[in-house]
Formats: sequence, C-alpha cells, structure tokens
Amino acid sequence: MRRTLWGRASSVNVQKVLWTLDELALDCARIDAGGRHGRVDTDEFARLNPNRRVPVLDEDGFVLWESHAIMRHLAAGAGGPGSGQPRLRARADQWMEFTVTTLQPPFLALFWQLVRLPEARRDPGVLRARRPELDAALGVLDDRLATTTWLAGDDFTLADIAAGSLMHRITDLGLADTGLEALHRWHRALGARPGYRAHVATSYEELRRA
Ligand SMILES: N[C@@H](CCC(=O)N[C@@H](CS)C(=O)NCC(=O)O)C(=O)O
Repeated sequence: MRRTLWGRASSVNVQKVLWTLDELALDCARIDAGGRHGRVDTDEFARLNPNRRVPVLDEDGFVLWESHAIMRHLAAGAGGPGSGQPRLRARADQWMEFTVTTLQPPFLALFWQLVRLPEARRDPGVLRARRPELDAALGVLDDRLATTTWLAGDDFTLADIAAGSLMHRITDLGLADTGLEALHRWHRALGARPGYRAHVATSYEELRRA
C-alpha cells in the first residue's frame, strides 16, 4: 500500500500522526503543506480536504482528514493499542475527546499569543482569560495520572499521543506548574519514547513571529 501524509512537521496535529506511525512502525511518505509551505490554498488540496487543514492521509486514494480519525484508522489497521479491548479503547477515546475539546483550545490560544502572533498583535487579555482554562485542564490530567500510569490506564494508548503531543510546547513555555507532579512524571515517560523525541520534542522556532 502507498501511504502519504500531507502536512508540515511543525504542526502539533501532524505530529500526533507522525508519532502514531512511529509507534505502529508504519511507513509513510510526507509532503510538506501548510504554514510557510503553502499548498493548502490550492484546488488540488481542497479536493483532499475542503477545510484546507493538515494533516491529511492518502492511502491508495482513500483520503482521510482530522488527526484523531487518522490515528484511529492507522491503529485499527495495524492492530495497535486498544484493538480488541473495547473498554480500553473507549477510555482512550474519552481522553482524546478531552484533548480536542478542553485541553487543546486554551493551549492553542496561549501558543498564538506567546509564539505565533507578532508582538503588536498580542493581547494580554487573552492570556489572562485562557490561562485558567489551561490550568484547569492540566489539573484534570494531573489528577488522572496520579492514579494511572498512562491516560487510559495501565497501557500506553492513542490518548497519550493525542494529549502528549501538546506537552513539549506546554512545558517549554513554562505553562505547566511544577506542582503537577504526576503530569511531569508522565511527560518524562513520554520523553522516553522514540516517536515523541523524533516528532514532538522539536523546535517550533519557524512558527515564531517577532
Ligand atoms: N481538527 C483538525 C485541526 C487541523 C488544523 O487546524 N491544522 C492546522 C495545523 S495544526 C492547519 O492546517 N493550519 C493551516 C496551516 O498550517 O497552514 C485536526 O486535528 O486535524
């Protein structure tokens, strides 16, 4: 099967898929798209994803967008984490949904304020408003990880990849209180995984605007 992933390696949503591919030991070509690479504005790309967002997976013409859908598809096809264990899979899904609805929105708002927007367009009011939301979400993760090794339980799952893909930038920007001991213990465990080191713990300087 010929598998291609469209998306720039600096995107956290692309990183989630790259890390998943690494965990599953699946081969995949990658085409840079989005950000400074452009391409998402072309008609060709709109036919792949009408939202003009990355990542997009193409498997012999089967085209799929939305990072979490892509991760689940890859894991299901490769007999990855959660396959054949419906409750583990459901618990992992719960934390993946939490990531996309509760953790990622305040993180992205803060990331734009601290990194992506030029100084003149930053708004301290956004930082003040969204920081408590991120703190609350990280507190929920910390409480969970105080009782389990990984987010879904004893096993590493896609939930750890989904939420864990944000952790490099969150900690690098000093947004995770040092008192969140379980969260930091989990983050260190993620750091021992080659896929995290190769695809997530990477520079985001190309995204910075002065
Ligand atoms: N919910 C989507 C979000 C996709 C998304 O917003 N991707 C961003 C990058 S993280 C994007 O394509 N931005 C436009 C660009 O990079 O040019 C997913 O998880 O795949």
